[in-house]
Amino acid sequence: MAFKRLSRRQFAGITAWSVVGVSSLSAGSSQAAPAREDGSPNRGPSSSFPSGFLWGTATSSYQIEGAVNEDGRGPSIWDRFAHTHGTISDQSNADTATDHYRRYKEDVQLMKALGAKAYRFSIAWPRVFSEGAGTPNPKGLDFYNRLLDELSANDIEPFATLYHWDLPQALQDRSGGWTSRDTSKAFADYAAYVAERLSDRVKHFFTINECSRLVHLGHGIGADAPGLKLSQSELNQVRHNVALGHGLAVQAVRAHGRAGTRVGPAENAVSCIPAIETPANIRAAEIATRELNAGYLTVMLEGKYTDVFLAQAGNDAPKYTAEDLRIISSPIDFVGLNVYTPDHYVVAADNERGFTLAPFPASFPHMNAAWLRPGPEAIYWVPRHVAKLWNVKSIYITENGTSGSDQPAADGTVYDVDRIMYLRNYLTQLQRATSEGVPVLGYFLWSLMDNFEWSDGFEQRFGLYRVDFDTKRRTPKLSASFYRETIARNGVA
Ligand code: PNW
Repeated sequence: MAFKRLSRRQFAGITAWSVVGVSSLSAGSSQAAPAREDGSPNRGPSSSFPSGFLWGTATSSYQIEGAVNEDGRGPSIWDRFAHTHGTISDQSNADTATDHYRRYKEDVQLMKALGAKAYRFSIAWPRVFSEGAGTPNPKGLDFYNRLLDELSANDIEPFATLYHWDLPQALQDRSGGWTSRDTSKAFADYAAYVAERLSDRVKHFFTINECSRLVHLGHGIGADAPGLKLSQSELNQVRHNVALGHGLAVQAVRAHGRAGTRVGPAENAVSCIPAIETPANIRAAEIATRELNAGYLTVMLEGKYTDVFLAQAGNDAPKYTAEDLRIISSPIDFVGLNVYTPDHYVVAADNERGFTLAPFPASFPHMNAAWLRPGPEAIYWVPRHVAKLWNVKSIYITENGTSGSDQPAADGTVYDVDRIMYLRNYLTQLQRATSEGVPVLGYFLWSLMDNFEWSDGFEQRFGLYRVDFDTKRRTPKLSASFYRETIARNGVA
């Protein structure tokens, strides 16, 4: 097929893949080891990840699939939002996106060419229930059956996200979407249906991608679908309903999935980094992590809102029952963490909270996206805090990556050395975490290919593969070579 021609030529042109096996150097020597026979530097035992560490890539349905009117799919809040004037910076929408709906076989080959053994994708709720609830649409689910069979034929393990923001528009219209607990319940019914039918092949489900972003950007500042700007009390209720939806979905997957099906959230926890790694600052960063994630990971893992959270919310606190909290904190099998950037550098302080959040100096650098400040240590501290605070035993990095300007050079190649710099530093910090026993089991790079970056339209490219959005042609960037090398040696290349 076309990709095979392309991959050999392109990959070989980009870099000579040095065939380096998984390094299994014997531990115990503290001396620097000599360079290896193939000339690559030998970083010694500390540069590799635990054996069995899972390497993958991640995408989401609305960002890549296109085919929004195909096979009975109903409209989602993102279709409506993107088609509303002034919402998307380049006035685009994801009606065709990367055309993954038709090109999924080619895309599985892109993963295979990287040597990736896992793939995190999301299921479009409006494909499965065009009206959000009621009569299912088997043709919609069939797409995921085809995708799963293709992944399985290529020895790639599927990790499915049940909700990556494409709420059926019918639920928004009928009951106000996440402002109503009817949506939390509809989400559980959809989760049950999917788990029943796909858990023969999907062993890992993520409930909701990034509760915090869908709450704040979607319902607080209106920058994401459904574009609402709610009051503080309404926003707190949305946050609670979303957490409740997570808990109900955990229970639904347990009740309807095959034995051994695993389930957990995929959250972009507010990341709190000790500004200087002293014991006092580390402790302060832990306290900040617990407080600043009170409505999300903290309530999911502790089954209660923190006192500080409730005191701050005052009369605007969400309305809930003790049963809600029990559901929200249903036991999970792992925590998925999307880690892009340090949200806060933390300094211990002798104040009521016990910490100060350092303001970011104007001179702090950022990647192509203005929000994406590189702080590789975030991917060390976030899983470490989560493991320590809540005794979590299994963690996946469900997203990490960066956008770049990604202009092809004269020879046609995208030499995205900024992305490689970013990834190398983050993966070095992730390896620091695993080498210290932080239980991170796998890593999903965002993203397999350029895609529709929400309100940034097609202006922010996050892919290892460049997508020409006119022809939909996929071309590996230099970072695809970097990632393939890293996977092959199970260590940072
Ligand atoms: C994630 N931040 O969003 C989403 O899960 C993806 O769908 C998205 O494409 C990707 O990251 C890249 O943006 C985030 O401001 C967006 O910290 C913004 C932030 C974090 C995550």
